[in-house]
Amino acid sequence: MTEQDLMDKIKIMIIRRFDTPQDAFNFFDKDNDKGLNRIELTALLKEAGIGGFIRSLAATKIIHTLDKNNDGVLQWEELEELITKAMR
Ligand SMILES: [Ca+2]
Ligand SMILES: [Ca+2]
Repeated sequence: MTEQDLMDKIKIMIIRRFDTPQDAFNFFDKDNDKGLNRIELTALLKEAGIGGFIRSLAATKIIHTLDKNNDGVLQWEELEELITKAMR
């Protein structure tokens, strides 16, 4: 699965289930700490139909790439650019 496939799946899931990407972010932020940890991000990828092994790799890679302040959690500000790009 390429990065583009991954982004397309996330995009389709967000469009189907949520009004805005921020709504999706808030939904998956189960502990309301204003960030998606690995478990919350994995749930998002699962909802987008991304299968087990790839899902785990993708979650690790996404956090590694986007977690600019290195707290292990993706704040909305860290995800925003990627999601906004995906939604175009
Ligand atoms: Ca959270
Ligand atoms: Ca972070």
